Parts: sequence; C-alpha cells; structure tokens
Amino acid sequence: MMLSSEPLRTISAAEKAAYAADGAVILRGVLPMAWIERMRVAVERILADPGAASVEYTPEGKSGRYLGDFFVWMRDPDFRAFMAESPLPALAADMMGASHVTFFYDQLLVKEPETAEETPWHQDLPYWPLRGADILSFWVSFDAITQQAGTMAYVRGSHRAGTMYAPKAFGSNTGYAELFARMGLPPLPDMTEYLKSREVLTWDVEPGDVIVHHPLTLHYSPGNATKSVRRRALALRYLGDDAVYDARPGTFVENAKITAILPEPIAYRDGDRLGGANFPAVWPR
Ligand SMILES: O=C(O)CCC(=O)C(=O)O
Repeated sequence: MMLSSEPLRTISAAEKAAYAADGAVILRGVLPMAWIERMRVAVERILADPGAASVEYTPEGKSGRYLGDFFVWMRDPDFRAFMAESPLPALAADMMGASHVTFFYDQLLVKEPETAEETPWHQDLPYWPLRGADILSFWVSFDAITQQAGTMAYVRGSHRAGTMYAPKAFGSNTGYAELFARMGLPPLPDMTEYLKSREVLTWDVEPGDVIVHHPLTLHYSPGNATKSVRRRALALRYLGDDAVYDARPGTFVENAKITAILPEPIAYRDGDRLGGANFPAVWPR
C-alpha cells in the first residue's frame, strides 16, 4: 500500500525557532491519517508478539501495561515503511536543515489504560553512542491523548546547558542499573527542587501531530490514569549531517539485548558516521 510521503504542511520558521530555544516543539497536523490508521494495525501485531529486546515495564500482576520495544522497523514492514517512506524523513531533513538523513532507531512506547508506571525524567543522549548537533526524535501518538493518558512533558530549554546526566532505568525490572553506572555521568538533579525554577512544556496530542525533541532535553511522562484511552506512541530517531559515533562507555551498544537484534556488528571508530543495514540512509529518498 503506497501512502503519501509528503508532509501535510511545511515546518514554519516559528516552529524551528521554538525547537532551537526550547528543545521541544509540537508540529500540529503534519501526518496524513492514512499513516496513523496503518500504524494502529501494525502496533497490534507487535503488542501480540513483542521482540527479543522488548521490555514489559509494568510488573506482573499490576493493572495496565507499559511495553517498550526497540528497532521494531527491522522486523515489521509497516514500521519500516513508516520510518522510511512516510513524511517523517522529509520533516527530519527540514527540521535539521540536513542534506542527508540516517535513521537511528524506533522505539514503541505503549501505555494501556490504568497503567501506573511513569517514564522517569531523563535525557536520551546518554544512552546513545552519538555526538553532534543534528540528532532529533519524533514522538508520534496514534491515539488522541491528554496528560491523564500519559502525554510527554519537557523541561523547556534544558538542552541548552549541554550537561549529560546518568539515566535511571525505566522500570525496576530492567536490570540496566549496572550499565548506566558505567557511563560515569553525574546523577540527575533532585527533580522536585529543579522543577520549582523551570517551565515544563506539555501538549495534548492528536493523531497527525508530531512532537520533536532534542536528545539533551529532559523529558518525562506520567502513567496512563484513564479507564479506556489507549496511548500507543512511537519515538523515531533521525540523524543529520554532523552526527557521528561517540565511543563513550555505557551506551546501548554495550547492551547485549540490543546488539543481538542488529543484523550487523557495531564496528565503528570514534568519529565515524553511522550507516549500513543497522542505520539506513532515508534522505534524500
Ligand atoms: O513515551 C514515553 O513515555 C517516553 C518517550 C521517550 O523517552 C523518548 O521518546 O525519548
């Protein structure tokens, strides 16, 4: 099924300026509904049969379900089409002013109704073997969601300090604490104190909207406290011209669950560009 690769509109100068200043912006109404409908069907397949690197963040016996799955595009044709053939590569190139765009990975983040598990405050870059200015995430919800259903929250402008903090594991059952300790990064500030002097950006999201966030922006989401609103979201990470491999310790290339699902070994040297079968070129088309 061929769907349009054209965004429904271009990104405005004001939206680009907001992204640069705030580290997060919502692009309203940029994706055609046909893509959303196609992906809703695809998400059900993954929920029924999650991948080898997936994590159930909701402990057994508790209500709801918070599922995370990674590199889903590698095993599902609709996720592959969404990252490569939807309007997203064009939006990534436009947002970063990039002549070439590489796809880094996708991450499915579903919070079913009555899921208590939050996504703790964190930045993305500490997890990733990357550095450079042209790295962004698109956060796409396939459902209309409010804060009660677990929409994202961002500390406005927090990317501009340039500080990387050690992440906290998303769930108590992930076993990643030791990996994160290897990063040797300072811990996050006490967020209750920190947030007293900061502004938090959060948006209700409609299908077709795309949130863009910077890899150093501190972000969080609450659980899904609704009784019946699903929150099926997908984060997609794109790299532009100046993003290169950073051989820092503790990133996800040291996570055997992730490297086991990649078709090629990670054999980059510090400063290399990513590419090949693991990280495909998606722009120009
Ligand atoms: O969907 C969520 O709750 C977390 C998303 C996130 O942390 C990300 O996209 O980087």
